[in-house]
Amino acid sequence: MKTQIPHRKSYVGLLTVALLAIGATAQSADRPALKEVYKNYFEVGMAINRSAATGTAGGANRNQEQVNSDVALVKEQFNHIVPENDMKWQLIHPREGADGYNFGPADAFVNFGLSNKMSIAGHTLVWHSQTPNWVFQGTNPPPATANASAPTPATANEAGTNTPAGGRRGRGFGGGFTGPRASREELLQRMRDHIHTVVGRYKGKIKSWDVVNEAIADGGGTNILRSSLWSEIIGPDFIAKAFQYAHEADPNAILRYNDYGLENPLKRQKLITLIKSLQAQKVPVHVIGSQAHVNVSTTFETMDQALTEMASLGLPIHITELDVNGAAGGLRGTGADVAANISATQGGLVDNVNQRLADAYAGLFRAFLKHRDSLKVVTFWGVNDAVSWRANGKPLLFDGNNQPKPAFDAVITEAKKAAKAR
Ligand code: 9MR
Repeated sequence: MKTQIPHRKSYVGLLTVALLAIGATAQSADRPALKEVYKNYFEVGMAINRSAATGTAGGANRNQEQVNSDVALVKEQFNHIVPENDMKWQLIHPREGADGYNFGPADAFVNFGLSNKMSIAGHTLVWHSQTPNWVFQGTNPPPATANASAPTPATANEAGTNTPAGGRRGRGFGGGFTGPRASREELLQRMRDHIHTVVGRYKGKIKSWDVVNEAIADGGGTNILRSSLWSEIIGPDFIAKAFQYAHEADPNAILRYNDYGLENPLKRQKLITLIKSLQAQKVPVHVIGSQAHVNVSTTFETMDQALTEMASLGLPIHITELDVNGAAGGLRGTGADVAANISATQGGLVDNVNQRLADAYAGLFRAFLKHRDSLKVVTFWGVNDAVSWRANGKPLLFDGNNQPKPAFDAVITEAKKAAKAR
C-alpha cells in the first residue's frame, strides 16, 4: 500500500497537469485575438455584463465556471469595454438625492477595465428609456407652458417603428407616472447633477461617454427627435445641455451621440441634420456612435454607404453595439428596442445561419477597414450568444460555450487581408 500512495499522487498530479493543459487549450487555443489583428486599425471592444465584470455568477443564467470562461475570453480578445447595463440611470441612480446612487457595480466595471488595461466607455447618461420616474416628477406644480399642458408633439413614433413598451415615452417609466411633471429648470438641474456626479466620479478613467442615447425618431417623416419626457419637458435643447454638462464634468472625455438604425438612409439623414445643428451651436459632440444592431442581410455596401455619409460630418465614428441577428424575424430591420426584440428573434434561425453570419460579418469588417481613418472603436454587444440580449438570434462571434463560430474566422481573415494589402 505504502508504495501505491506516491504512485497515486503523482498519477493524480499528472492528470491534473494534463487537464489544465487541455483546459487552457480549449479556452485560448492558438487562435488569434481580435484586439491584436485589428490593433493597427481600431480598438475592438465588447459590452460586459455584471457577472463578467465582477467575476461572479448570478445574472444571465451563467454558472461560476461559465462566468470564468466568459471573463477569460473577454481578456483574451478585447481591449475596450462598455457596461451593458450598470451605468444606466435606473441602475446607477435609482433614487433622488446625493445618497440615491448605487456605484458598486459601476465601480467594479471600471476597475475591471483599468486592471486589464482596456480603454473604457461609459453608457449612458441621458436616454428616454431606463430612467426612473422620480427624475421627471415635479416637486412644485410647474408653470403651465413648460410641461403637462404641452401639446403632444407630432413626433410620436408610429406604430411598429420602435414604440417602446409602456407608451411612446419609453421603457422605464412604469407606465404609471401621472403626477405633476418637473419644470424645465428642475429637470435640467437633475440632469446636470447626475452628469456631474457620474462623469466626475470616473474622470480620467472613462475615456468616452454615450452622452445622449437614441434621441432620433425612427424612419422617415419630418420629426427629427423622438418624443420623450426629456424633449417634452426641456425642449430639443436637452441634447445640447447634456453635452455641455458632460464637457464641464470632464473636459478630456470623448463625448458620443449614440443611436441605432443609422443603416437606414432616412434615419441617417436625421442624424446628419441633428449633428450639423449641434456643430453649428458649437456643442461639444466629439464622436458619432453607431450601434449597428444589424441582421444577416446587411451588406458591405450598406455599411460602406452609412460610414461614408456619417464620416462627412468630420467626426470620428465608433461602432458601439455591434451584433448581427441571425433570426428570420430580424430580417425586417435594424432596430434596437427591447420590446420589439421578441418579434425580431422569432421564426427560428435563417437557413445556413453560420455561413450567412460569417458572410455578413466579413462584409461589415471590410467596410470598417475601408473607413479605418474615421473609425476608432468597434464594440460587440456582448461576449457570446448565450449572454446576448438577442440570444435567440445567435448574433455574436462566439457560441454559448465560448467557442469561435465561422464568423470569428471571417472577421480575422478580413484583418489579415488588410494587413497583406498594406
Ligand atoms: O443589452 C441590454 C439589455 O440587457 C437591457 O435589458 C436593455 C434595457 O436596458 O438594454 C440592452 O442594451 C441596449 C443598449 O443599452 C442601448 N441600445 C440598444 C441595446 C439593446 O436593446
